[in-house]
Amino acid sequence: MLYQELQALYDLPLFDLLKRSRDVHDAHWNDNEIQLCTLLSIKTGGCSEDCSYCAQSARHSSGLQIERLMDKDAVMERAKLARDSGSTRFCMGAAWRGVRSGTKRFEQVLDIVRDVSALGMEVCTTLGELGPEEALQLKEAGVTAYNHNLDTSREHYPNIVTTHTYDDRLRTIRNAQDAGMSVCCGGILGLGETPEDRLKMLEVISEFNPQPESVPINSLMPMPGTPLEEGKDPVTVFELVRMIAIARIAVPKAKVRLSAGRTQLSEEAQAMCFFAGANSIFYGDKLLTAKNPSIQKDLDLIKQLGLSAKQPNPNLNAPETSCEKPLSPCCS
Ligand code: SAM
Ligand code: DTB
Ligand code: SF4
Repeated sequence: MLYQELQALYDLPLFDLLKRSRDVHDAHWNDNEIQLCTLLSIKTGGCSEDCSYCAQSARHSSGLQIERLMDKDAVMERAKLARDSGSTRFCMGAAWRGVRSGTKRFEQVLDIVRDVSALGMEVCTTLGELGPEEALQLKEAGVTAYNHNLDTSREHYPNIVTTHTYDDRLRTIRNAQDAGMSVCCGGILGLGETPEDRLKMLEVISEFNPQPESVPINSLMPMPGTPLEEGKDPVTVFELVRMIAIARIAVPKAKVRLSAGRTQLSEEAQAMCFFAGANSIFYGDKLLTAKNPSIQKDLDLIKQLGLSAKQPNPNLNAPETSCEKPLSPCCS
């Protein structure tokens, strides 16, 4: 979707925007379902990158306990618990710059993915940078979606991260798509960006070919010891709702995931986000390192709103690439 179109949506009175996003939502998602996704940090902290929001960067003093790659049995135990608590998607995150084919740790991850994918949940991984070969190997092992966020606009990105570039991010996304994985790509609100930056990020994301399968919208959780520990201007609920509504319209077939930061949101605010078009959440009391609402709280909220938890879909296929639209900059 073009920047001007996104800007026009952004400029609408909130209720007019909500009416538009709700119509788009109903046209594509006639089910009142919320997807429940469980996150697990399979390798925590000690990351070489300098993302200024992240507690896992070795360049900040967050005091986070570094943990080596978990062994397969421990991951399987957590994955089974996730499935038994109603999650239909299991997302494994690792604090790495990226992975390389042929290394012991990547072989270990592939081995974990093979077993987790037999449990009947969608399997998402977020391991940092991927080349074409690594992407193919993950796809073959059973990964259904690869999470790699753009986080903000191209212009604001260097203010947030200096150890890799926006183009590096786009290249990994291209590699994941070329390998046949669905892509999960979104961002963080509250990094000191302008509304223009947020819309520019959504412009890039909505122009992916194919569009991402899911779009996580995180609100900054200020982590002690990081450059953003004091937070920037906090994002208001209405700004968050606006971005969710615009994401729903710009990427109509994607799951729009109300992601990090829900502990700071009231139930009423979350309800508004669901009305605006969010239809997925991270579920379980921990994200990667930060807190998330409890399972019981989320189940109660879903029930109170007359929504229901999405049922398993182990046969998720990546959307077909059609090259009618202009390719994202990383395709050239
Ligand atoms: N290392 C991989 C990478 O950078 O893609 C995967 C893990 S990284 C923690 C995944 C995403 O979590 C980031 O892109 C960012 O959107 C989100 N995230 C990390 N720390 C956050 C924080 N303090 N508040 C909100 N979102 C955060
Ligand atoms: C995403 O967009 N948000 C998740 C997931 N993808 C990997 C991670 C949120 C991390 C929040 C901070 C933490 O737990 O350290
Ligand atoms: Fe490392 Fe990912 Fe955190 Fe950046 S966001 S420091 S790449 S774990």
